[in-house]
Formats: sequence, structure tokens, C-alpha cells
Amino acid sequence: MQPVKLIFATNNQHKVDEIRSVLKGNLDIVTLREAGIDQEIPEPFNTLEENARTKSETIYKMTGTDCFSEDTGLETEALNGEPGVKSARYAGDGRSFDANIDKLLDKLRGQTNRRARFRTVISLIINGQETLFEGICEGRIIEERRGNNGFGYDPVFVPDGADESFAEMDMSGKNKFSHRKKATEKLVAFLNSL
Ligand code: ITT
Repeated sequence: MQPVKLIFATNNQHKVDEIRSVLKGNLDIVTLREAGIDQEIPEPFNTLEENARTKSETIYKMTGTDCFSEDTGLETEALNGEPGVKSARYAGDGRSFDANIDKLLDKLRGQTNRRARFRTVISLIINGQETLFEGICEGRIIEERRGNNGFGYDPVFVPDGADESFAEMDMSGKNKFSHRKKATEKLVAFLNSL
């Protein structure tokens, strides 16, 4: 069987590495860079779903090739879901992981409710038809950074059932809990059912 070819509409290499680590067999992921597309896709909306859809629709219209994108947010209970859909630019347009974590830790200082979750929404377009998949990882925000692996908010997020932060785990460790892995597995199951 020919591998299914899909463009992954992202400019985030960490996401590509994580999703490739979950995919096995008949799925050939081509990144935007590998497809020769050098474009920042706007994410203007207030929901992960709409932003994911915009990214995949933009690339589908541009290439005519089946594709998917994902939008992920970190949602904290004490801050009414912040940073949520604004996770990448929480501390400003510089998109600095460090500044974003500093802002989050500042806003949660003194808070006893540290509950948080990562939520990933994947938007898949096959033959012009969109399907959404969601993956959630529940956990908590710790008071100080721990670990150097991963990206984004990984140093301050400890998933339920673990003692280590995501940034203290290797990729297979993160995959035991990961929002992105859960959403990707749903995508794979859907493709296998076609
Ligand atoms: P795209 O090109 O795919 O849009 P992006 O980095 O802009 O890449 P998002 O809009 O989904 O991606 O931004 C989500 C931000 O949330 C991202 O920049 C990280 O700061 C953070 N994030 C996403 N997934 C994460 C994960 O698994 N662990 C830690 N932080 C994560």
C-alpha cells in the first residue's frame, strides 16, 4: 500500500518531531518547509478550532493537497483558561517561551489552584472535507521550571500521574501523557477507517 501523503501545516519543528514519533507505517508527513512553503499563517481567532481550521484551509487552498494542522493551548483553571488560545503570544509578539513562562508563573504566584491542561485540536482536510480531533492532558503548573527537554510551557507542566515535568521527560515519556499524542492517535484511527 502507498503511504498516505499529508502536508502538516505548521512552522513548529517540535510539533513535527512529536507527531512523527507517534506515527507509524502508512503516513508520510511533509512539513511546510519540506513542501517549499515559507509562510506564517495567521491565527486571528478566539478558539483553537477556528485557528486550526484556518491553518489547514489556507494550505489546502494553496496546494490542493490533503493536509492537517493543529492548534494547542495551555488552559489554567485559576486564570479562567488563560493563556489558552493565546499561548504562543502570551507575553507578546516575540513568542518567547521564556517570557511566556515568566508571565504565567507571575500570574499564578500565591495561587493554590494550579490545575491546568493542554488541549490540542487537529484539523484534517481530505478531499476538501474537514474533520477535527481533540486531545487533552490534565495536570498542574509547578512553581519553578524543571528540566530542559521539549518546548513551550513543558518546564512548568506536570501531567497527572507523573512526578516529572514534561521537560524532564524524553519524548517517549511525554508521549505516555501527551495531548498531542492523543489527538494524533484519533487522526490515525480515522485515516485507517477510510
Ligand atoms: P504552528 O506553526 O503550528 O501554528 P505554533 O508554535 O504557533 O506553531 P500554536 O499556535 O499551537 O503553535 O502555539 C501554541 C503555543 O503553546 C506554543 O508556541 C507553545 O508555547 C505552547 N505549546 C504547544 N504545545 C505545547 C506542548 O506540547 N508543550 C508545551 N508547550 C506547548
